[in-house]
Amino acid sequence: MKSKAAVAFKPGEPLQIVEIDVAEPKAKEVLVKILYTSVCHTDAFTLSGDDPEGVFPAVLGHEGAGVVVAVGEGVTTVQPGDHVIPLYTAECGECKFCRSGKTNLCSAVRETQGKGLMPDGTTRFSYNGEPIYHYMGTSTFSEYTVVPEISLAKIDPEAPLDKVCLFGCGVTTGIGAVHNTAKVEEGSVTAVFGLGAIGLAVIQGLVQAKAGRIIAIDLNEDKFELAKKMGATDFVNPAKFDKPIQEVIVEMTDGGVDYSFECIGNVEVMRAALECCHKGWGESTIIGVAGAGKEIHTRPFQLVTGRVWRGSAFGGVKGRTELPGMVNDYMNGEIDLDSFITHHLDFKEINEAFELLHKGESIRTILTY
Ligand code: NAD
Ligand code: AHE
Ligand code: ZN
Repeated sequence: MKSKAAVAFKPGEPLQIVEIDVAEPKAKEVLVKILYTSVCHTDAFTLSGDDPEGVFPAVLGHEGAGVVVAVGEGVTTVQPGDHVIPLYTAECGECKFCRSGKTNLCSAVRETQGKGLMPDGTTRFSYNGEPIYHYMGTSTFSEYTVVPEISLAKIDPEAPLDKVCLFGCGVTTGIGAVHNTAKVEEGSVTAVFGLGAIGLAVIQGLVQAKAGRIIAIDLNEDKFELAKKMGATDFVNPAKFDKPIQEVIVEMTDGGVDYSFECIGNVEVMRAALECCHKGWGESTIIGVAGAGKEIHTRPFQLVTGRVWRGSAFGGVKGRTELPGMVNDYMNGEIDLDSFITHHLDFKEINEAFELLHKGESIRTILTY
């Protein structure tokens, strides 16, 4: 079938809206009509050419929601008409990772996913007869996309897809990192570096966890208003200080924070986020994604003296089993999604959504097909 899509033909170039060909779903695959998608910084990161796994030409996009159109042979858990959120972290329930009970990092389709391919090693997308690669197992920048069955969370059909598409990445990641990765306790002193959708979702998770203090840090002070609305208690612009920001935070907190979160993807900030943690117990969670060749550094003494470095992917959330419940929490008013939505655009204006993100003017833009 034909599908409207925004194709990343080359790194560093704007996406091109073209009509691509989408093949039928094969065994254990599902054809989904995406109704809404938003743009996460990771899409911009991969488009920039910095992603070691970035392959081109590709259909990017991993924060979307839609309806099942057709299922391949052997699909048993979804059927046409079901409302779904595509998952870049699949959940097969059977692999070593899923059975461990220790991680959400399912391995079933991860290897081919990282090469832009479906599990059988081929693509379902093509343009002028040439293959187009998939992305993160989701490719929500095509109106019709094909994904593995295990990469779909089936959700309440009453849920508004133009809102809950945000559970495809940013909001789930931030909230999940607080509860599943850091396991923040009531009264904790915390710091959040970067106040995009991920950092704001971390703040929301910290409010749920009843953190005592939430220090919001960003170079762009326009971000402070929303961070305050979401529940941050202190606001710091590192550019306003002539000493390392970790020293500033340590002084503000009588020795450092209990938990910090890096939500930017900057390895220097990752260091600061670790080093602003309290001696003996402070824990820092890396969420931001850094480019090819980047490495983190600190003095090992920082860890010897009790600070802990962690990382979080998709907030440690197991998408198929846990995302439907998070959607219900939104429906019950327990999770705020609306505050993240700063812009609405037609899908054809997707490059403008990237620009708004780059300029720091948007948190999330909802694109309608
Ligand atoms: P965003 O661009 O909306 O937000 C980033 C924020 O960081 C901006 O407000 C920007 O002003 C601020 N910032 C940039 N440099 C800074 C600095 N040196 N000091 C302080 N603030 C600075 O991005 P986003 O969509 O919220 O994504 C944030 C990061 O999280 C990205 O790296 C993205 O790839 C990553 N991410 C990771 C996961 C995961 O599962 N681990 C999931 C989603 C996104
Ligand atoms: N492909 C990159 C890494 C990208 C990355 O870290 N992705 C995060 C999700 S970002 C969503 O916005 C993630 O979940 N990683 C775990 C995984 O299995 O991909 C690289 O460096 O190669
Ligand atoms: Zn993302």
